[in-house]
Amino acid sequence: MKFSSRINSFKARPELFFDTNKIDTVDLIKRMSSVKGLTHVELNYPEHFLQNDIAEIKTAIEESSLKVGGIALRFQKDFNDGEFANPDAELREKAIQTTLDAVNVCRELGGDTVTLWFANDGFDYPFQLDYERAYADTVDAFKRITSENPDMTFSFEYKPYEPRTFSLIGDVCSTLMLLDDVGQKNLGITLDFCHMIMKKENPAYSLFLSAQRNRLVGFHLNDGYGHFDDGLMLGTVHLLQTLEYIYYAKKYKFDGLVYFDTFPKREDPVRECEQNIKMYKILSDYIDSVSMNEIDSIIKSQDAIKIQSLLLSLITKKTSL
Ligand SMILES: [Mn+2]
Repeated sequence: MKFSSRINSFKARPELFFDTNKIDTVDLIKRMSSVKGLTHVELNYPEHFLQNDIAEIKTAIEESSLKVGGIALRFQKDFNDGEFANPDAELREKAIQTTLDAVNVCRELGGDTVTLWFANDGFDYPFQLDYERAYADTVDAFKRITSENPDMTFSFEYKPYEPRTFSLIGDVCSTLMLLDDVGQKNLGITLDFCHMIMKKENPAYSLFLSAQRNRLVGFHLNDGYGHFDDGLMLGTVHLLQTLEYIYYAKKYKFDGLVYFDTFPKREDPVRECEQNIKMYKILSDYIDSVSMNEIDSIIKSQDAIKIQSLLLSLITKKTSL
């Protein structure tokens, strides 16, 4: 299994690890590499390259036990009105150029995936966005970056809202529609558990839809109550849905990066991350102990009582139903 986590989480509770308040990306990588079971790091571009240059970051990663999974774009404040769907052609071009720069950084660090989440491509008011223009510009931008970089995998992470009231592409089906319209094999989907819960999607069903179209690239796992992107620890709110999600990940033989997109603030982020890895492994092992076939027969029975027995057996640590 490949496990990664959010670098910025490791800024939490600095007094538990650091002697100084001046913490840069290299320091955060050092702290991350102390997490038992963590295998990969993903960096935000340009955010994590502002205090340290690529050479320093490369050295820090080589000296750690971690490998680079990929780079995630974080567009800066110029992009208030949108990234790939910005109405200003110059800013749209700047967003594309920033993405192309991120591709080069990703390649240099040995990563293979560039993940895009657009904070500002969306709208807050009726009549605020020309949907037709915004969608067409987004398709064109993706066609360009994917066709110019066939060796790189790109992944679109959808989120229904926040910070915009509506995202332009905010659910699993409009993401799959976008991917179809772009028409490139090297563009896939990153499923964020909390984002799916916010959209009232059932995460395992969104996983199925993405796998069905052969577009599954990455997982962002976490939990939340559904109003905001809470970034809570895996399985703490939606345990049975998390179990179902991991079952389908196994069924479709997902071998990408499992990235814990959680936001520890009061917790020790090292222990919090270890707990997420533990939760994933325990749920995954539990599925194996019951067996994929047995769970498949429960699904086929469509019997809610049998499904509840599955949950009961998990919480009572029995593996026979
Ligand atoms: Mn995420």
